[in-house]
Amino acid sequence: MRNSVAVFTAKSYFIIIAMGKKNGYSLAMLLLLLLVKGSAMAQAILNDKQATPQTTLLFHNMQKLLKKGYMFGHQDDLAYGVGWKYEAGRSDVKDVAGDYPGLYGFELGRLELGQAVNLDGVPFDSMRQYIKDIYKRGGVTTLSWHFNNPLTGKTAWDAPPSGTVAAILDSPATHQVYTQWLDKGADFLASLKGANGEPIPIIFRIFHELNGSWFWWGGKNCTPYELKRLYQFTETYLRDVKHLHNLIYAFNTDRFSGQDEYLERYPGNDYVDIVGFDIYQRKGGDDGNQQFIQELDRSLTTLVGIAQQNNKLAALTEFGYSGLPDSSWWTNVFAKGIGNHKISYVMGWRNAGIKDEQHYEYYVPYKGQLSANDFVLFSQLPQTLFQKEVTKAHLFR
Ligand code: BMA
Repeated sequence: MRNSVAVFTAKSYFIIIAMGKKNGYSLAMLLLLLLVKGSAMAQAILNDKQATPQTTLLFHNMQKLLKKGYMFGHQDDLAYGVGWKYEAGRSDVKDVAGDYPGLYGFELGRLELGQAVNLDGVPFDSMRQYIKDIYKRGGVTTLSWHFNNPLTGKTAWDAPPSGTVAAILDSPATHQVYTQWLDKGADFLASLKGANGEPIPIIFRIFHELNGSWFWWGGKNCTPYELKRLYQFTETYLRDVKHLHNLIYAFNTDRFSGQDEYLERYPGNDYVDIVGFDIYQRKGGDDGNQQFIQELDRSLTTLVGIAQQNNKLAALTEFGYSGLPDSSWWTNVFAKGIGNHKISYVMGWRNAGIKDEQHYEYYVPYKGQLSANDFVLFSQLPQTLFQKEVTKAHLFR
């Protein structure tokens, strides 16, 4: 891992020298202060040196935004919510909190097959339009990709013991299927353009939850070395062969036990811009809440430490508490777990809806939901950034 580069401004240098003179500090003490000051201000660095201006600006402005707080994000926010689908301008987050999220997630699964709608029924043409609208109002988009298994042709969750990742790397037939799929993804990514034809910056969350064993690219289904090679190949292909320079790469595990597990599959500093992880609360009641707060706090301490040591940004790339059965979960549990950790964003998973009492899937409240009033309070906390505040921050200029 590359060592952290201490960056400090001339202004802070003079302030520290002046402080030293005033307080009679020794030279050694001054040097120590400079070092501490320098590492606290370590600059996150975007890897793609040919990144488009808007992409580079977004990344740097996201770092500045850390002083204000974290963007609130929601998957498929504009496409559907609990009890509605494809109503122009609607959003469960806005229905409840009076403002859109600052960050929006969408999913590319089935794009690789050339289908017109993704695996959750969202038409890719609508997705493209949402992403353009979001960009126009100054919001940020992140994309995930539950792509099918290129060895078996089955879903992302089909993880045969025979080693899909090894086949992509070493078997010409599977490699070809995979690169053809990347070509389809690249066409879509290249079609995301702003009003002046400029590519819209995207936070690309490829191979998410890669320490779990539920996807063909994760956990026991390949070796850490294979996954690193696949990550490196994919990014190099999209950047150097497909010439995509609007992507910010988010390396994304599921919940993790500590730094060693987090970094086991890390493809290297040259391939990662944002470090993140996904986490869901599964246990209810006071015990469940306390455990979740502690786990969030512990994991974020590790994550932000890794980010700072390696000049990356940190984010909670996906979270949720299915059905939100606790009326004060947002301010009493979630906001407490996040605390003052310097992360760029948090993204709640999708509000797929309610089928019946036993079958539902939603992670942010809809109007009238038990935790809705508390979500309003959460949205009013100074550190939570929704669309209006994110727009004001002018992230693309
Ligand atoms: C899962 C669930 C599924 C969905 C999939 C891909 O976590 O939300 O319903 O199909 O993600 O978005």
